[in-house]
Amino acid sequence: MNTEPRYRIHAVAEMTGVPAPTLRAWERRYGIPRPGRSESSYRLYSDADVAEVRQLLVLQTRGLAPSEAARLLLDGGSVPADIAPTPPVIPGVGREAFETARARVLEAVMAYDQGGIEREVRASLYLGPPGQVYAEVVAPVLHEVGARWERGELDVAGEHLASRIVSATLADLTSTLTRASSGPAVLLACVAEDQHDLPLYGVALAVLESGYRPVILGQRTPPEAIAVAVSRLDPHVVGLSMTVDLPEHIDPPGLFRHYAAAVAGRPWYVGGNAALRYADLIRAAGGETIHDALTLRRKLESQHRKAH
Ligand code: B12
Repeated sequence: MNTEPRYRIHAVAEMTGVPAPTLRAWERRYGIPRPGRSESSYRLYSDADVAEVRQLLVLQTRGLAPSEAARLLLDGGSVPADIAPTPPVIPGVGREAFETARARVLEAVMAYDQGGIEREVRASLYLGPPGQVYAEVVAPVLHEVGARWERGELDVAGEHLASRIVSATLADLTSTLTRASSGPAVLLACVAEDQHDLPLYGVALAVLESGYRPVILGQRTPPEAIAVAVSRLDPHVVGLSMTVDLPEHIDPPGLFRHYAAAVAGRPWYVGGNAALRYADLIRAAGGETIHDALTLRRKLESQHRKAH
């Protein structure tokens, strides 16, 4: 991340939505952000400072006080798991707010407006717990992007631009929240040659809300990679995602047997739109198909309760 000081305070206020007096107050009280000074002694912020302000905001949506969030960022450490569960829903946020957020992200997508897509996705994240915002805003937008692409209303460039920026924004959010979680690990990955890793972020946000810590391996993860990650990270549960059917050169029963061996006795779930088509094979290999992130969250929460 670029640490060269280059933005004046009003530009940072515009980029992050945090008013300039609040930025100055956070600096004074909590030591974050840490701007440099221009020759004429104006505050100058780097990209890294802007990222820190955004992280501070995200941690606050998780229920941390600004002082706790700042300490976490300054220490680079983690906070106790009991701070991590579901943050309060911002009072007064209703259906219309989600609808407006969806419309604004889509408008930016249709205009190929990179900055606009990122800004609107980030803005939507303050409407409630990230898992809920993902289900109410991000997932429907991605489905609509796919539908418009199918109808010829959006070309491949627009679809790729949208998925790349949404993916980068969610990766940033998820890694910030993951740093604040010290719960047991849940390993998440896409099956075999599947490149659709966007659903993993929705699942990761739901995992975080249940007090667990997601570890995302990402696209195209073969059983051998899962086996290594399982032995190194000792996850509580493994979640696999399948959006498209397996290519012909892969033998489905053999593949699921290999995943079963890779998880070494841990519970494993396969979700995503293609998973149901392989439900029998997954079950025969000892796994379970799962429809949505909320169901996984409920299962994890009930295991958490049993463990305590
Ligand atoms: C974005 C996208 C891409 C991006 C992916 C970028 C990325 N980093 O993820 C790129 C451009 C790479 C891509 C590539 C392809 N894509 Co595509 N893609 C999409 C698109 C537009 C959105 C997918 C998405 O993110 N949906 C949003 C997520 C959030 O929703 P979801 O999948 O329902 O996931 C939720 C649940 O299923 C569940 N879930 C999912 N996994 C798991 C796992 C667990 C453990 C749990 C608990 C829950 C869970 O929770 C999620 C969150 O709520 C869809 C259109 C659509 N209608 O979905 C097409 C779509 C999925 N793609 C499709 C196709 C055909 C392809 C390609 C083959 C195209 C090509 N010819 O190259 C390639 C395949 C490459 C490969 N081998 O994987 C088809 C699939 C058709 C089919 N029936 O198989 C679709 C439906 C488009 C279409 N209508 O034709 N794609």
